[in-house]
Amino acid sequence: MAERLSSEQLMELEHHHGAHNYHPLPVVLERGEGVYVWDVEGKKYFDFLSAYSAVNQGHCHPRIVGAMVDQARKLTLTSRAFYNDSLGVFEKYVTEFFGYDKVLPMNTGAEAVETALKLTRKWAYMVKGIPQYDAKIIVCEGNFHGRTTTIVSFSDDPSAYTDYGPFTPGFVRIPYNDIPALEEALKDPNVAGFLVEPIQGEAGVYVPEEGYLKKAFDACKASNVLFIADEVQTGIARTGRLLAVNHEDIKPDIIILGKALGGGVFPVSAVLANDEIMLTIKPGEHGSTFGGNPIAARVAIAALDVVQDENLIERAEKLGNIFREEIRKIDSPMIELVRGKGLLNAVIIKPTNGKEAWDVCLKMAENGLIAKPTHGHIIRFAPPLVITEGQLHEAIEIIKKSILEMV
Ligand code: IF1
Repeated sequence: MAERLSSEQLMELEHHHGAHNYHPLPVVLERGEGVYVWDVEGKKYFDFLSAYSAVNQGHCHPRIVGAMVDQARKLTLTSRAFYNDSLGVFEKYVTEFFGYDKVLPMNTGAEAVETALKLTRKWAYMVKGIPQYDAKIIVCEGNFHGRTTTIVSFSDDPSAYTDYGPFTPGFVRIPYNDIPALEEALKDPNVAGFLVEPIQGEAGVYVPEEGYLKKAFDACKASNVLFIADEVQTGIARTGRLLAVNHEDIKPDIIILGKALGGGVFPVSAVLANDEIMLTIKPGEHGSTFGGNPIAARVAIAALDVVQDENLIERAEKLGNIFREEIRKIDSPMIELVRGKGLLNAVIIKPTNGKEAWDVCLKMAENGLIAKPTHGHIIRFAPPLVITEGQLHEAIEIIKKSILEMV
């Protein structure tokens, strides 16, 4: 029997042999099931991060793991040099599920974002007629779309872009949730697209004002500019709708999916668009070794089946309202603001008596719930959408107890 290593030993292994590109909470996880995870000492936690909304269907969902294992025993990877018996089935299922002509399958969210950027530029030159290489794409301050050098080129977060230059040109950054700024930027005839998160996740679950997405969409359509929704984090039922854009009456030209499309077990991402945009990319002009592989195809079908069969959209909407209502009742000077939609929420922590968000997260971990601060003073709370109302109330008690123990 291999020697069992303790949390301390495992953290030391990572510190010694792994790059130091993260600063995790000192919790070493060994097992996950539904809303729960266990550390190597057997301590049980509510998972209130869900791998940043990649585990919407709950840890190790039997149907999704089953789909992965069954396919893995048959055929794992063909590359796109040949057809396989799963990709077309997935493509039909996902395009009908979301209502678009076509899908381009990739693996990570960043690859899907890059794919959307390349499609937008192709469309600019081949369809809109923007002079070659003058195409511009509008993005928002506070954005997070991944970590490739092109994506961080349009980030305004120094920790994301510092020392990664020279940067990819062709991006215009405007304030989020600001229609006049968008209208001003759209006056440039060389603008091809507007890339936006319907709710800014990493920025701290920044929910724009009601109607912002619709006004932005209409402004883009009036200027023949593509509206590109990055739903990698907000999509797949997380905010109480299938897509966060469904909170308003719009149909983006391009939808970017990732994370929970793979049901928390396999990297699956995808870009959805209609033919006028999608067919600008011809054979051999874009792709990826694992993009659209048979396991990803079968896993994604199971992941979306679970969203439907377990009513995760309605559950996220209902339980999210309960969550925000209950957390707002906590009588503590540390709670400055609670905001979010569905089960994507954040609490803005007011540092008090030298205690801040990180300390709250350490205390919650001690009490059996894991979450992590984003941008210092904001704690994101995003449990798997399979959480029951009873479990939610138990978790809220832990959050309340932890915060009240802080001061
Ligand atoms: C990490 C943040 C969240 C995303 C949106 C694209 C991507 C992401 C809206 C890229 C990824 C992840 C990355 C992950 C932590 C997490 C994250 F803290 F980094 F910013 F969720 F807010 N669009 N977000 O949120 O998808 O390539 O990662 O599959 O880098 O540690 P990816």
